[in-house]
Amino acid sequence: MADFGIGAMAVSSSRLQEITTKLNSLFTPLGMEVHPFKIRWYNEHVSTAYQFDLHPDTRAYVVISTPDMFEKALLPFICSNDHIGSMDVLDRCMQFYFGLVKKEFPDEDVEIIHDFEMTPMRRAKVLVQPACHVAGAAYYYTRKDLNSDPFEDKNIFGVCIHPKYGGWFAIRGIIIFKSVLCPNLQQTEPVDCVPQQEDRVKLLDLFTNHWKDWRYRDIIPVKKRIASTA
Ligand code: B12
Repeated sequence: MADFGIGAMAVSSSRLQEITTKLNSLFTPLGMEVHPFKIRWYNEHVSTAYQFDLHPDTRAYVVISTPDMFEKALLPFICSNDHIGSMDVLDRCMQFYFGLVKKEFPDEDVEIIHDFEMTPMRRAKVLVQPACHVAGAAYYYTRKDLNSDPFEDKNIFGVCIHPKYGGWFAIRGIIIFKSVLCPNLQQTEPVDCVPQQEDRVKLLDLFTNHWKDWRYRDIIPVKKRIASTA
């Protein structure tokens, strides 16, 4: 094992596999997916304000919820808790389940950052879409993916599309193992499931201008949808 002098260590591949296996056993039964990435991959894509001041090889995971999450995690959570308080019940549900990670890894320096967490400057603490892209979980389509941009000076929001669930999923946050380095982790490219230029234009238009009718979610044929989403 190599010590990098800031408390973070390169750990064996079996230890990394053990961490992934434990996270999968926690999240898969809840209708969620975890995908590992290195902090460097994320930092390379976001502006300085969003970067993490961590060793570039630090191990992190992006967590996404699939349509099954509502039945497997949210409903049981609602049935087993009282929900007095101002926070969104889904956010509280996610806080609860992500909190189990800290219990599962009592000896690790684990940082959990939810999609809804903001800095005092009202900026997202983490941009989950680039995290999702660099982890190979779902391709993040932006106007940079267009050969010819028809939107001129309009503000166009980017969107991740999952190869199985299209837009019927959400990116719930990231988990950083601050003391665990993974120099040998190989990057997985996300599946480019919207390869046609005209479909990409349609996708960005639907997500930016018509997101309320949810058509952007069906930009590709999907394996499963949900009756309600957030
Ligand atoms: C703030 C916010 C909004 C704002 C502004 C949106 C925006 N993109 O700026 C508003 C309120 C408008 C909004 C609306 C919606 N949002 Co919103 N929003 C967010 C939030 C909290 C932060 C996004 C942000 O601040 N981006 C800042 C900009 C600057 O980032 P950026 O454009 O990606 O660019 C940076 C980097 O990504 C990088 N970059 C640029 N291009 C590329 C390309 C690649 C490949 C990579 C790797 C990096 C990269 O460079 C930039 C500089 O750092 C995220 C959750 C999160 N924590 O990330 C959800 C999120 C983006 N929203 C989401 C959704 C679904 C919505 C809505 C449909 C409403 C809803 N919740 O149902 C609408 C749709 C948009 C619309 N038409 O209004 C989802 C998108 C899911 C997906 N499949 O991609 C997210 C991820 C929440 C989630 N939990 O899943 N949202």
